[in-house]
Amino acid sequence: MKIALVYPRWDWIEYNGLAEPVGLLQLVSALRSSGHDVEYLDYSFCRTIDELDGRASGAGLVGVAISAAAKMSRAEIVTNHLRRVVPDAMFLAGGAYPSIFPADTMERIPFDYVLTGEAEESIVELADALDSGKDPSGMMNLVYRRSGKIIENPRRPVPSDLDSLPFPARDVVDYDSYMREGMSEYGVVTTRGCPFNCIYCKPSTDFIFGGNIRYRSAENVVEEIAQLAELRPADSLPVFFKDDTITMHPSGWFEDFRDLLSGRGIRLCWHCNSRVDTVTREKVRIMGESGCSCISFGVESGSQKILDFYRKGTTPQQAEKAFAWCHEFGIEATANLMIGFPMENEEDLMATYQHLKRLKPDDIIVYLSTAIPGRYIHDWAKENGYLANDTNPELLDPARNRACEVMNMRLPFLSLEDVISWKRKIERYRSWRKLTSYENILDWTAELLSHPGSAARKAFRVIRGLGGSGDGLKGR
Ligand code: B12
Ligand code: SF4
Repeated sequence: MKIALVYPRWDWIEYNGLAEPVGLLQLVSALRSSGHDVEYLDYSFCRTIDELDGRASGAGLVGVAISAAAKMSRAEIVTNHLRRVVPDAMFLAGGAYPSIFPADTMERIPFDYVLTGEAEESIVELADALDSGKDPSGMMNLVYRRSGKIIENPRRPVPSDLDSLPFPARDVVDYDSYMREGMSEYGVVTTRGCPFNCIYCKPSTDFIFGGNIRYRSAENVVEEIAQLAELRPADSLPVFFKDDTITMHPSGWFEDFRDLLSGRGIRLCWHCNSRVDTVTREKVRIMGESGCSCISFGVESGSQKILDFYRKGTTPQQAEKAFAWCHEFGIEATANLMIGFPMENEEDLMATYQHLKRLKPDDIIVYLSTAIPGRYIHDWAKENGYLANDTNPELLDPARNRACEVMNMRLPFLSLEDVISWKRKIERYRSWRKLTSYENILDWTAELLSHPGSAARKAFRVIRGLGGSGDGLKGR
């Protein structure tokens, strides 16, 4: 049976940057290696919605990936379109959103099935069943309709051995278009799950990965990177580790990783997200030796009171140490902040601003606190009367809210204008730091000599940033 796997990012602005869907690509590999004929349909670069119709035709099963509520509208348009192209196919949804809200997914878009959680095993089981005409309704992780009712089957345990999972099928990705449109790094995932409990994030990811963390071995990750390096050769391969907290790996893992990469002659330039309480001086040093050029830390706030409300489990002092180690070993350290939590007041925001001056981040990204369904913060905001807008799906994308300076929560101690004004003040500080950093001045002078036009454009962007929000010299 022919299976079409669909990434429905059609006509959509990705405020946080473009990225290939690594999980969906692992499903392409899983189906291929069990002998199925798979067609991968990525709508990211289609000018018209019918561009991929020819490749969809003949499919018996169409699987659509949906990551977030903000993306449901795209999934709906693409799924309804494909229903007309392949009217006899069965339609399946999976990914983060259907794993958290399977019934809502099926009510909003008429899918025949949802598969919840990690799906390398279950999608093959479903395809095999449909292929051989068997009724799949007994399958674990399956959500289906029976007599108009939505039935959710129990979930299977998540796979314990991540090394046994197939690598993402990167050969089907139109990387040239991704790079042309602004993607700068290849995505790799070395762990699944996160053991922490931040209220603006959990429990959503537990519905996909369970509440614990599982690790791939350094050997397995390097093997995947070696294949990527063969497909996309580069002097120094740019990689973004999409793990929730890659620094949960012990220092020894990074040592092995560094040595295995150098043994195979692979040079990486990588960046990752992390928590300030999961790094040590030693770990940061070894990460740098393996090609880590930047760590984005979830600093969130300089106020311990707000960190406690967020159930972050970190302290401003831990952040100071983590940033100092990065500065010591020449790794760029980005501070991700989240301001505009309902319990926040002027004093907390001032504490955050002062904290930044001690951290001296190489970059700062200021998000506005967002209550996304499926996360503790959403229930909390609803129960306490702080949810201002629960109907506009566009307000569920924190990256968009940051860019458009809008929020979906009501604030008792601050106005939206106050929060925006602090956001811009912090962004001016960011621009000023970039403008005055020694490395940036050197880079910019070299560029002024070789490419005066682009150096002038960068200077303009930074100067504009000093007057409000904007990009800096090295903004990513
Ligand atoms: C990288 C990332 C991004 C990247 C790019 C997405 C991409 N193409 O990779 C960017 C930065 C653009 C992004 C944007 C957003 N993201 Co994001 N993102 C992630 C992140 C960190 C990693 C994704 C990943 O690769 N995971 C690893 C792979 C192995 O898992 P997976 O993709 O879920 O795939 C498995 C299963 O879900 C399933 N599956 C996947 N697809 C399909 C399809 C079918 C048919 C089936 C059956 C199964 C299936 O099988 C896969 C293999 O087991 C996750 C958090 C996380 N740890 O997953 C958040 C996450 C997915 N993002 C989230 C959100 C909310 C957003 C944003 C709204 C804003 C934001 N950043 O907060 C926007 C939304 C726009 C959008 N793209 O949908 C939430 C979604 C949860 C939710 N619905 O509440 C997550 C879970 C983060 C969180 N902690 O809550 N994101
Ligand atoms: S925000 Fe990060 S550390 Fe906190 S629960 Fe989510 S993934 Fe884990």
